[in-house]
Amino acid sequence: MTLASLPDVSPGLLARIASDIARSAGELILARRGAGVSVAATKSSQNDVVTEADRESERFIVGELRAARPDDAVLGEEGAGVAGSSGITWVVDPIDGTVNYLYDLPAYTVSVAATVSDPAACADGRRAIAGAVYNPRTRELFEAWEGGGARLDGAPIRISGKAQLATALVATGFGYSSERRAEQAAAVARLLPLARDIRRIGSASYDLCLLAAGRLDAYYEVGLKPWDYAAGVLIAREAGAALIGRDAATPPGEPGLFAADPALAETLRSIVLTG
Ligand code: LIP
Repeated sequence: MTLASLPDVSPGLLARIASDIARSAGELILARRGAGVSVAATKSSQNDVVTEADRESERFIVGELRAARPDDAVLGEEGAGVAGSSGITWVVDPIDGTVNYLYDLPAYTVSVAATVSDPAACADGRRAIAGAVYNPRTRELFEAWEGGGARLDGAPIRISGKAQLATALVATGFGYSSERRAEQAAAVARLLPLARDIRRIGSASYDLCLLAAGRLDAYYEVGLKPWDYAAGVLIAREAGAALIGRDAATPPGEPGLFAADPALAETLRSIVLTG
């Protein structure tokens, strides 16, 4: 779907809505953090935890989006599934990096993206046209809209442009199943001797934003869900990153997402996926 087919949609306005809601939800989860947090339930495995704050944040975000954009659809990690008629679907992660949130490590975010249907953009068939990622602990607000560039706290950001793996700082993440983790550990074992170093920060949306700001040189992960990457992919793309999937025919997403300077993204993929 092209923006031309949505004449009354202003990506800049959608980005403002995403930023305001991400910041407010971020302050809410920070306040809950202060009051103490515990595991409310587990999902795909005992390590895939959810807290009451995840659920409250999602309820808050959905309420704000319904008020601001009543004809839009909403998809959320904690189960929100609101239908819409406008052609816009908001993809929401109420706390991205929930394990970090549980342990009070300062690398969790609220991620909010306005997307349209586009089978070529990402593996879930959507393309973000506006998005915001807010880290309430560091109070960093990352934002972008399609064709508008990427910003951190209002200032333009660009990727590092590092093309050589040997001096690249690479971030990645691990899934919740032990089978997938075994594969991911083998990929890290191949990569570590070849890179400057590896970081496991624990929040895909924050990883993609740090890449966009040139504070990481590359990021990749296999197994991500749309809410983990929707806004971060747009912010990284608008900052100059190449976002590629596991092969030329597969857009970035759950099957594999590699983000870096174009040359480095290809190198990374070839090392991670040979095994
Ligand atoms: C997390 C991702 C992270 C990944 C974790 C988890 P969550 O999302 O942001 O990159 O490695 O396994 O999926 O579950 O905290 O929203």
